[in-house]
Amino acid sequence: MSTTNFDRIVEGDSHAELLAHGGMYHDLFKFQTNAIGFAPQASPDFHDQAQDVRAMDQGRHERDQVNTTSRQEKRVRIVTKVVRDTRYATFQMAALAVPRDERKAVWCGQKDVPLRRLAAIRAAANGQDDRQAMAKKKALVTGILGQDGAYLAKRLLEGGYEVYGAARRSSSWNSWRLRDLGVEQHIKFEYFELLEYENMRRLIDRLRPDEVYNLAAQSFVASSFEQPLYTADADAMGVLRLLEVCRGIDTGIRFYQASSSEMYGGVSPAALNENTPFHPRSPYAVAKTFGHHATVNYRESYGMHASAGILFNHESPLRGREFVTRKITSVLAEMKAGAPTTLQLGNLEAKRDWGFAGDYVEAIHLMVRADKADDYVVATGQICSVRDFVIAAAAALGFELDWSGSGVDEKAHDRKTGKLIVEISPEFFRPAEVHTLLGDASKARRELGWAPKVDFEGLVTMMARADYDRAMSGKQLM
Ligand code: NDP
Ligand code: GDR
Repeated sequence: MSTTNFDRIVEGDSHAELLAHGGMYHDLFKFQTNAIGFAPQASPDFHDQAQDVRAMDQGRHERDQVNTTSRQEKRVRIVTKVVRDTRYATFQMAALAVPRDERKAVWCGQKDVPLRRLAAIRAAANGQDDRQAMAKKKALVTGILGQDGAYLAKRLLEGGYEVYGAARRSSSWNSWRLRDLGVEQHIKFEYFELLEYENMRRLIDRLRPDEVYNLAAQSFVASSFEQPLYTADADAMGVLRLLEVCRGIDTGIRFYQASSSEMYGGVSPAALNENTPFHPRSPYAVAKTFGHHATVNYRESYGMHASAGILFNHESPLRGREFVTRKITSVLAEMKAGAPTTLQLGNLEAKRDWGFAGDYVEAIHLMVRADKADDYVVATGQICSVRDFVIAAAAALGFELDWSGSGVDEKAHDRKTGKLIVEISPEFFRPAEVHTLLGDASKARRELGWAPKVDFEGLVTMMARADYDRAMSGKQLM
């Protein structure tokens, strides 16, 4: 669709042409607004009127027993109104997309609105000023090599962002998730370490990002019992360092903190929301609770647009293999592909509200783009046990489990082959377990318009299939 066609509408045609093209104008208008995902403020009865024009074009008004003259008049009136609304809406869009001194020419139809500029309108519609809307937004994503980093990077790139990926230096570059999503080559990588204040300060001073997403963390709860000091330094002090750097450089930087449902501690079976008190039960959760409060504090003290997403467990084929869901699907897939192994697990009765990471990064982005910063629970509202997950994944891979024994002696064999599939290993129990976590995301639903798209069954099947395909391709599972 060329802008030249669309500009014909801006310029306006003779009534005769309007009569001939009423329907087309409406289609063009719809196309243009859909293409940029932005609904300009046409008059409320715009769509009804356009429908009327269509109906007339199709001769359906013949039955109205209106005489030809009044029908023609009505038609001209409606089409004129449609075009006036369209002109106004187009001008609104153009006004947001072009610099002030060029607007007159656009309004007079002497200048095209380049389509690439229209992408900036979405940002403008979210309340940014013209200068910001014109520029491509810069996002700095810490933890870019992790599961959420990959999905978020994809989403931001699709939204036209310049994405800076902050990753710590390692002897082996580990970007398989970004490769898997086909986005690695579009990311500008920067070395970043949560423990190094000066490293962060220099980086943010140089980049001057519009948005900072702090996803980096020592994220494995079990490891936090082994490395509590490191976990606190990275997951608690790391957040404070980053907030302090942003505050010092530009309090206008929008900040997102990856808070966690672990902060609740699983002491209540009720659905948890933003008002539920925290009761952290691991060094990881203690550190995350500090990071969460620090984020709220910087918002309240310095007026920063700092939001914290209290995300419940979210999984995907890109989840690390140490987490229980991916451990289950990857080991079962390897067994299905013939590997001589068994699935060793800890507490099968732990219950979680498991969602899909691809859905959850959408909530993260909505929080950062919202007019007002706040805290939001992100969850599905559906709870299942580790045992439920094992059964569902096994079924997806064609195993039928026969359970026997109890406690650490519990086992599951495949009914058809008699093969041992699951056994319990005390190694995977935790010093303090979080028994149950169910989220109530009604605030996110209400205020951000967010809702998960993938349910538990969809998630398990997606992960099991992805791991089976990987195992059958002979590649080593990451
Ligand atoms: P991952 O473990 O997949 O990713 C975390 C990333 O942080 C990794 O890329 C890791 O780098 C990086 N990182 C760790 N330590 C440091 C450090 N000292 N300096 C710089 N980078 C570091 O986690 P997820 O993607 O699953 O989660 C993203 C965030 O969301 C985390 O903060 C997590 O705690 C939080 N969260 C996650 C939930 C979930 O269910 N996934 C739920 C609630 C919160 P490297 O690749 O080198 O190890
Ligand atoms: P969690 O995720 O601790 O909830 O933290 P994980 O998948 O590690 O554990 C979930 C539950 O499963 C039980 N479990 C096992 N866990 C693992 N890893 N391995 C096992 O063999 C096993 N057997 C049973 C655990 O005891 C636990 O109850 C995740 C992380 O992504 C955090 O970063 C995030 O903040 C929270 O989710 C919300």
